Amino acid sequence: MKSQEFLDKVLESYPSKVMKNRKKHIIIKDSNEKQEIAANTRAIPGIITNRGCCYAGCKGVVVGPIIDMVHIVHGPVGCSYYAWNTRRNKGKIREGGKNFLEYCFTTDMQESDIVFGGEKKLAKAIDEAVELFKPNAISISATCPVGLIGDDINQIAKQAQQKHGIPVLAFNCEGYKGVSQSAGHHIANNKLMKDIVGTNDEEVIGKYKINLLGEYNIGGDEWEISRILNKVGYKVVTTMTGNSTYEEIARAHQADLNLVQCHRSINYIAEMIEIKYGAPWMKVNFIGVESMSTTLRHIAKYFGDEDLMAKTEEVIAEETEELLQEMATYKEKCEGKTAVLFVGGSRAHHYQGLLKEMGIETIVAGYEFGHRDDYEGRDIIPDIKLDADTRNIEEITVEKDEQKYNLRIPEDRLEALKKEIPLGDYAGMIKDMEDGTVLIDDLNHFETEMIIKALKPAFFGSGVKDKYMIQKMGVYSKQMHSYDYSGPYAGYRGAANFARDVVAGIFTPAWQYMKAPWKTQPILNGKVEEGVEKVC
Ligand code: CFN
Repeated sequence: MKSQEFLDKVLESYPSKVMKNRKKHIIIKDSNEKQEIAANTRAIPGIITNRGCCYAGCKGVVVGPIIDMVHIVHGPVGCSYYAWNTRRNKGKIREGGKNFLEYCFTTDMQESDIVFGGEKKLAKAIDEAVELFKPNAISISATCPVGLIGDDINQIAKQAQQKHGIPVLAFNCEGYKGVSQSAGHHIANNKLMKDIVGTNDEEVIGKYKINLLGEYNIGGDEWEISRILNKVGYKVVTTMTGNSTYEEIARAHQADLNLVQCHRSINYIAEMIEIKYGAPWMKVNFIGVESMSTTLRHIAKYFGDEDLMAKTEEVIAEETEELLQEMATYKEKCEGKTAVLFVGGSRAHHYQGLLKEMGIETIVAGYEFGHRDDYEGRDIIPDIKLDADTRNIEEITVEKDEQKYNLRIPEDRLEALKKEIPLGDYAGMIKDMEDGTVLIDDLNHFETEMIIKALKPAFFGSGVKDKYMIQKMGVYSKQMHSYDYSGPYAGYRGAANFARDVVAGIFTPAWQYMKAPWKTQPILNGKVEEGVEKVC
């Protein structure tokens, strides 16, 4: 079915008001036009959206992966429990260090706390956490009721910090703020930047110092990426925030360059570090063989050292020699197949290249909570301080004035580099998709069903809530948030892992049992004896 036909059918099914709204969130790629798509707006009540909340974006996504902090959720137990260990942001303890990733800390607010206030309970929870775990720092994340009853978590944090002598950071990330988890990313970014980054000047030793921003070590991705970067000769100052520690993040300002993997969740920090400390940022993609190699070449070009460039080529050759043969075998099996990719933010974009390397074309893609710049590119980003998500939030004050905006490399070299590599630049998903393919923002369950029935993709890179309904319709679906407990999928070894898993998923004999056997053949053998009453 042609894209337009299928979309007309979807839109026709809606009441007119809903149709008018959803129409703005859907486009068919046409490279002859400059296309716009509505995004980062409120989901229609009643539509089954895949989105999460502000708390999920702040605690679950950005703050939670810091390994040596105790992350206390101030709220009812469910908010904490259902976010416990589900994202698979892995972490390894440093020598003599601490790692609390496997714990789940909450104040477990009860009805009486909602009525009489939960501040005392929170203060007590912090005391207990310090006594039992001696963490290097503590985070407090507010859930919806905390904002509604007005507990002053900032004051409690301040008092606890004085009492215990460790940083205690309060995040006002009540779930209802903004329209999705995206607001939580921004809130988390602001505080990490304001309270942690730049607070440790103990020198990081290394010639080429980089930060990995927007990499959360899901399924071990960061370990594979760092393995390769270390092999080339880079010093990773910190990852933000996968497998990171408080002190590593505190030294982030010392890096020469920030690599931005997930643009959506951490672009604010990338911008703020550039403005405040003068280290530029570069958009990278560690997913897929070609993207990984291109990224390595871009980083080497930024530093401009001949030896580094030679070493980069050496590592690429070494890593890809056998891998390309392996990928070719997967491609042989998958060539001509189609995919739908619908993930929260950048993954719906990042994985398209890897799928292409397997011979699979992405025919429909979209984000749960991406902003327009994630689709259309960076030139539409407004000043960071004007972001609608953070209207009520204390904003970091960094000005783009002469004194503070002190780039570490000469302006003319920077301008020359910008022409060759994506420094401070982000192309957006529309540009990378083929004409005639479809982009759908904030896809819902009804549209998912329609896509499957009309387009019958071989692979659906899905979200948390839709994975099994897709699979029940007979289409292989991989949950792209947790990788279905597999991974790593980033870097070179990750590409092979992903391809192997996808091929196994598409070709598993289980699909032949999708139709109940009694619908195609009799399951009872034998005859009904004469005189015996038929009961069914
Ligand atoms: S790891 Fe990232 S890559 S951080 Fe973000 S936008 Fe989520 S948790 Mo789920 S998988 Fe997803 Fe992205 Fe960035 Fe993950 S596509 S929805 S908030 N995301």
